[in-house]
Amino acid sequence: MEKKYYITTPIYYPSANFHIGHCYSTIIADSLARYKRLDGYDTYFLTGSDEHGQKIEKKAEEAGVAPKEYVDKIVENAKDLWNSLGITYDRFIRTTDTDHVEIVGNIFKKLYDQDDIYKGTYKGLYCTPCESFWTETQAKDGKCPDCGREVHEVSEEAYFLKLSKYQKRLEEYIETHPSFIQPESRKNEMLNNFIKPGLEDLCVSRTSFKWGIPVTFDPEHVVYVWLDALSNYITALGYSTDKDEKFKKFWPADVHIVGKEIVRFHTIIWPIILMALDLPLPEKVFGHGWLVIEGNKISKSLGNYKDPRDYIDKYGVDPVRYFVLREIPFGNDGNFSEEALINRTNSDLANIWGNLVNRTIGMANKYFEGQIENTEQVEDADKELREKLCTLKANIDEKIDHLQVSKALEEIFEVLRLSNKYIDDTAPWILAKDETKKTRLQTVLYNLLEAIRIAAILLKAFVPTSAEDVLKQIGKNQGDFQNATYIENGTYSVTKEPHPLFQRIELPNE
Ligand code: ME8
Repeated sequence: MEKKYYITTPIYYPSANFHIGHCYSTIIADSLARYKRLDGYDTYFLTGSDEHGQKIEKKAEEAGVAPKEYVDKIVENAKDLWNSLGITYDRFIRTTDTDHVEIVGNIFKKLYDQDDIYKGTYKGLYCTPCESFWTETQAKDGKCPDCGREVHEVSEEAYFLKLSKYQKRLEEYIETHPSFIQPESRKNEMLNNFIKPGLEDLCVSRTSFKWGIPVTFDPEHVVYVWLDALSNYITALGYSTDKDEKFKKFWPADVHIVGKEIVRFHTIIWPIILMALDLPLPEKVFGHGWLVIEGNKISKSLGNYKDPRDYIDKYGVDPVRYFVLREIPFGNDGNFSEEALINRTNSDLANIWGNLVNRTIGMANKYFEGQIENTEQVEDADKELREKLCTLKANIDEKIDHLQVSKALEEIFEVLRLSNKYIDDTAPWILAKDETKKTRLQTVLYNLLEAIRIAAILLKAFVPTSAEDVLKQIGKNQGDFQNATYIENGTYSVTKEPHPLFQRIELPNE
């Protein structure tokens, strides 16, 4: 059977102020997509922008331009940022794309025709920045439970989606599919705090503003942004059109990567829409933690915001990618500061990885003019490293399937650290002094090059530019995943002109 992998990021609200925290969902999804692609999966990686809603309409009005003009400009900014981060998406969907608009219109009509959507009157509270409806009990003291800002009362004729009808089915589904919501703690939160207490039908249309997808049969109404936005995961694949090959091939998604604050939408509203459409549910929804600064989310208003491109220009793209991937452990928050970024780059990338590559290539040139082959003078000292190299790929596969990217990187760097220790233990400079130890010295250098090669192949998914650079320097351009294991009888011809992978960065106050 052909192996397929469909992964999505949230589609972002168009913002001129993307910060490094925003990049996390997309960098992690990119790394997972790259990993599966390199591993032979037919992969589809979707990202995009969530452009409708009252919030955008207001911002455009303030800027004195039409909403579409407003978002067009900002979307270019997002694409430029993803470009600088090396994001390899297959499609950047915009909710203003004509195919998306048309399909969402059809989805709404279908749900109405089959009586899963009905017309009523909405009276309640609304948080415009989050585009979220809340009940009196949820919005204590008139504040949005998500962002803490003021909610306001709205009362309007509206369409409703019958969440209540699907509540039991959803509950059962979540309970019988333990890996559907990751991490586990979020699953319990959804079940106990939201689903079990009872789901109220959801208001899925608005009449108080215009910037949205019109309800085809009642154009005074626009479709609620979350119904519009969530549908992107299937509209992007041509669901319900005569060009639905991608939909047939890739749906259901293997994983939706989302920040922890939007797990609720992805594990309650989205599955119910899919159930109503009689479609299979995604395999997994992964709610990741945030990058925070001293416990606070990064934001312009808190004054801790900087354009991620500033860090990329200053330190390079791979240190930025590595930092966010390594620093946010599975499902938890990670701390961001420029100092932490510098420390990570120095300790892991420059000291562990860069040094290993540099020392090894240097010795291969010094002792064997860059030509190394395995003489198979195996000694006890080689055992641990060789064993680790044989199992590393399977180990990382497992971490990736469980979305433990930080852990995967930790394990790869553990092998690199072990390789540095192997140099100290085997002391090649001492072997080099004794003519009778030359064959053993070859084996030692061969083992080191194997460690460097295998680690670099796997690291291509996370820090692609540096990993490819390493493979080039050791003369192994084909970094195929099938070769990510210890090979007994290979040969190496390393570069005569090595260059450092990463410069050690001085801390500003050093
Ligand atoms: O929620 N650390 O869009 P968005 C980590 N349009 N992740 C962060 C973060 C931080 N400091 N700040 C933001 C939306 N994010 C909707 C999605 S999907 C059908 C619709 C993440 O632009 C956040 O958790 O507000 C979310 O996953 C993503 O950035 C986009 O957020």
